[in-house]
Amino acid sequence: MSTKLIASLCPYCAVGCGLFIQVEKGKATGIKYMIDHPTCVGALCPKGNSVLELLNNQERLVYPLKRSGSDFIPISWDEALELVAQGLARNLERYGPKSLGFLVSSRCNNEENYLMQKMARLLGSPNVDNCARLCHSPTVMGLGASFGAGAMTNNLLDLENSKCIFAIGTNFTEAHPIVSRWVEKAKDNGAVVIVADPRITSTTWMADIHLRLNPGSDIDLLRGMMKVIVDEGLEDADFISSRTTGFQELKESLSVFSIEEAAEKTGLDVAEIVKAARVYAKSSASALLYSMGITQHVSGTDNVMTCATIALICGQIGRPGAGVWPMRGQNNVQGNCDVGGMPEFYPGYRRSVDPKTIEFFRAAWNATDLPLGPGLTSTDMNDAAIDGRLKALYITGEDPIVCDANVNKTRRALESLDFLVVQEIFMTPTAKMADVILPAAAWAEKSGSYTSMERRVQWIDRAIEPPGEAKEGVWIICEIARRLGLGEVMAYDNPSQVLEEIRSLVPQYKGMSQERISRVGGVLWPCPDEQHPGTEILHLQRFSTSDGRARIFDLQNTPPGEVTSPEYPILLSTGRIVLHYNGGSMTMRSPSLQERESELYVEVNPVDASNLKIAEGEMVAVKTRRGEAEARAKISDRVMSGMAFMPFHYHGTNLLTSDALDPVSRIPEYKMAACRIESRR
Ligand SMILES: Nc1nc2c(c(=O)[nH]1)N[C@H]1C(S)=C(S)[C@@H](COP(=O)(O)OP(=O)(O)OC[C@H]3O[C@@H](n4cnc5c(=O)[nH]c(N)nc54)[C@H](O)[C@@H]3O)O[C@H]1N2
Ligand SMILES: Nc1nc2c(c(=O)[nH]1)N[C@H]1C(S)=C(S)[C@@H](COP(=O)(O)OP(=O)(O)OC[C@H]3O[C@@H](n4cnc5c(=O)[nH]c(N)nc54)[C@H](O)[C@@H]3O)O[C@H]1N2
Ligand code: SF4
Ligand SMILES: [Mo]
Repeated sequence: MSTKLIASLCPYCAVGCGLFIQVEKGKATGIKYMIDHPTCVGALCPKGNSVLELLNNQERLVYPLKRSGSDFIPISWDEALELVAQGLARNLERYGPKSLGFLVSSRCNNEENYLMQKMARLLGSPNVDNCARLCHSPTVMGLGASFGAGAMTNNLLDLENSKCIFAIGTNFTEAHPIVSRWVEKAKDNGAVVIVADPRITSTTWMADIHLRLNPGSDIDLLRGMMKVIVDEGLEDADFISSRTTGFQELKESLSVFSIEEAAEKTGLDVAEIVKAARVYAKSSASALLYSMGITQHVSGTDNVMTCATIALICGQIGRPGAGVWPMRGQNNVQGNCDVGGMPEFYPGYRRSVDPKTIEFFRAAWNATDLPLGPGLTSTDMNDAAIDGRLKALYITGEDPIVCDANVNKTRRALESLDFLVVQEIFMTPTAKMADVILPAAAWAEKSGSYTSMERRVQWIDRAIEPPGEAKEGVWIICEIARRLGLGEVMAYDNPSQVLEEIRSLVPQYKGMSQERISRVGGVLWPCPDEQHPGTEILHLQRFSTSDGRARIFDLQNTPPGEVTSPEYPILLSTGRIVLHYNGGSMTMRSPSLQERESELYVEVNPVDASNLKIAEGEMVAVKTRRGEAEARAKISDRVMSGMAFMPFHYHGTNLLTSDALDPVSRIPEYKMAACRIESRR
């Protein structure tokens, strides 16, 4: 009997861990650890360890489906593709190309995403977006403005070389568990770990200094630290003068700011701020890690730029162990942004508002016309659907009915559409609203490349056939494009041909032949030619801005979109737990994960619980201005008094969250909503 081991990747988070899938008689029968993978070194977290439960899952979508009243009936691929083409063409004709929207999936590979945005733009629609809108759009905008590139500056292994790790608004031990091993290694080498988080988490347990700041006060904390740094002369004057602009303005504005003011706004002691500032500025190599605690605010982009600024004034960037690590979310969210899955950018971060970009892609794609951006973000598509500007939406591998903020509004938006198609591997709450559902091949059932958070591009080959009639995205998109008259410009026999086109248009990927990125560990972008080894550390000599200098920004905190009131006295924050993943379509179908954490809960501080007469384990109602959800109370001092926390993986949490947006990146403020908690007894 022949048993094969096929090299693959974990399909969950952007750490990009490698693993082998064991295949016997065409079936996935086991996984094996990939000990020579540079990032994971053979380790996987509980989600990575459970992936077989997905491939062999009985609930996979296996036929195309069309709506029939409140139910669905199986149809042939031919009929499904025809219906999708008609649904898009009908609205294109009646309302024009801007009435079409496309959500491309950061769970899908680069080749699928590249083709989807290409089809959208060839149809004339500028409205292409992905889930980066909901997590790291402030990074793309903010680090783009500060450094000229919105990506992780160093690789993950390099954390081992850091002497100070400053983690602000990231709970990496739960959200990116394999990163913990590199932080542990740094600690073993003497690094000091500082964690800024309003909650106690398994990440704060690793900290030497836990800055338990008030939610939404990060700019005040960072300004307080910068005040200490400048007052004590701890800034890196050489780095500032040779590699940055803007320091003078910052210095002047800090001269009228006090550490006491920072302490008051953050709720921290002056001494804690001073200590953290000294450790970060003085260490020989400091890493700044951040994630959703920084980005998911109405000040998300300003928060990111202020993180960049503290790194710049201390010269803690562009060296081994020193840099800024945005902890990206989905397995291919970096790649999706790289290949043009955002309304602001065509592939390779060519700005969609620049007529030169349009000219470039008209020639490259042999197109008569292409839309000038920026197009609608996913968050703005909801408003556009409600007020009738957006008529048809094609969603690939996203679950906005669970994951958007204020999902009652998203539901209204999807109900307002003339046509909704969802391409999925499972029947999600979003798929249930579709007119047509297309069953997709999952990661191990198709070939293609994925780009992890460290810019590591890795190609995997199909390990097994998709179940039933499920098909890979490249085939599905090409078939729809053909039916819409784009057959000549969108004809691809396989994903390898698409990779070749990506390499020809995305400069960062130019040297990435399929053969090179198929080797264990792939290649890190930018990789300008086939001899180039790839780039582990960005910005070594110059930044990616037009003049090579980074920008120092002087930014002040802005108030949150929503504050507590007598009616809604508790601040609700939301986020992740290690066992579940985003909307839960996959982890809740994995018995080994689901049985360990199976229902929605809300963490309440003991003082608040006693005032509200809430007992441990009872079901409570959580209410905000937008909705109401039931959850089991967990009484815990992991949240401070006046604050509550809910994981968002279970349906219910996002009935409550606020859809106030950051004006720059259009990300919703998932981390701040005013709520009321009521006992049901
Ligand atoms: N297990 C698991 N892993 C995942 C995911 C998952 O769903 N489950 N999702 C993936 C995705 S898409 C993403 S984007 C990443 C996100 O990964 P993370 O950003 O690490 O996850 P979160 O839990 O959303 O938020 C991180 C921390 O921010 C803190 N925080 C909240 N408000 C503030 C604030 O105002 N200031 C500061 N300093 N901190 C604050 C929270 O208490 C929380 O501990 O995880 C990825 N990995
Ligand atoms: N309250 C609250 N809400 C949040 C957040 C928060 O912190 N708090 N975080 C936000 C963040 S950072 C993010 S990224 C979003 C995530 O929002 P989404 O991207 O909508 O979440 P997922 O559940 O990961 O959805 C991906 C879908 O892709 C499907 N899928 C998996 N593989 C494939 C494939 O190969 N092909 C196809 N076609 N489909 C596939 C899965 O079944 C799943 O339904 O949630 C956001 N929502
Ligand atoms: S850390 Fe992320 S990529 Fe690695 S096994 Fe866990 S979920 Fe998968
Ligand atoms: Mo995310």
